[in-house]
Amino acid sequence: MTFPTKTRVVYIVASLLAAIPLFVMSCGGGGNTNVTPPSVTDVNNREMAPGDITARSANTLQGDVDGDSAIDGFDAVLVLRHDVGLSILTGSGLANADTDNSGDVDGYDAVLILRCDVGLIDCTFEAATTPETHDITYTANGFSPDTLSISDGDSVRWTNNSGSLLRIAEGTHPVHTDCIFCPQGSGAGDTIPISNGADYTFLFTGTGTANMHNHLNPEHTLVITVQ
Ligand SMILES: [Ca+2]
Ligand SMILES: [Ca+2]
Repeated sequence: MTFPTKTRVVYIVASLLAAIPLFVMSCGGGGNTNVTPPSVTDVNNREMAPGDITARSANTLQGDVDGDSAIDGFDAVLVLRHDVGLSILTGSGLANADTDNSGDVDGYDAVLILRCDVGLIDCTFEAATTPETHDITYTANGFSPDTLSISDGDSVRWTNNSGSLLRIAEGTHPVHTDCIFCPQGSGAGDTIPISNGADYTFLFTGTGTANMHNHLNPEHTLVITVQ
């Protein structure tokens, strides 16, 4: 663990003090909205405020807001300043600041960065993942692929190229009442019909293993694991 240098500590304290007036105003304690926040420089004497802070590099390390390849208190300060409007994060700096992948940048992201900096939590913040759509083709030979591993929030799109009707079912044939995800649409025990040449997409939420089959040909099985 690397402790902040004296310069960095001075900067952090100065920045936090500079943020106080906006916190006060946001709580209704001040009526003057024309307060100009003081300008400060970072540890490399770069002008920080007021104005935009564009990431200084294409760094994609989650939590490293200023792109210096380190996650420390200075990154937390940048997040706090962004949160109260003292300066604005953009580009990869903004993307890296959302350490909890909540979709916005706020004080909680700064808390995570500080906890990482002092060693309270692992500093490996996961980048936001984009939900995927996985394709499964059904033919006279069955599902392809017939085993699939996906993430919570992903979708599966079945395309029926078998030349006949497909009825997707999850759970024990023929009742299907023990389905976990129940992609049948109208409830446990049902099946979803897909005509030849048509497709059907279902969004999987939660985790578990879906044991599926074609209700009209239960020997054609499909296992989807959602993690
Ligand atoms: Ca940094
Ligand atoms: Ca966040």
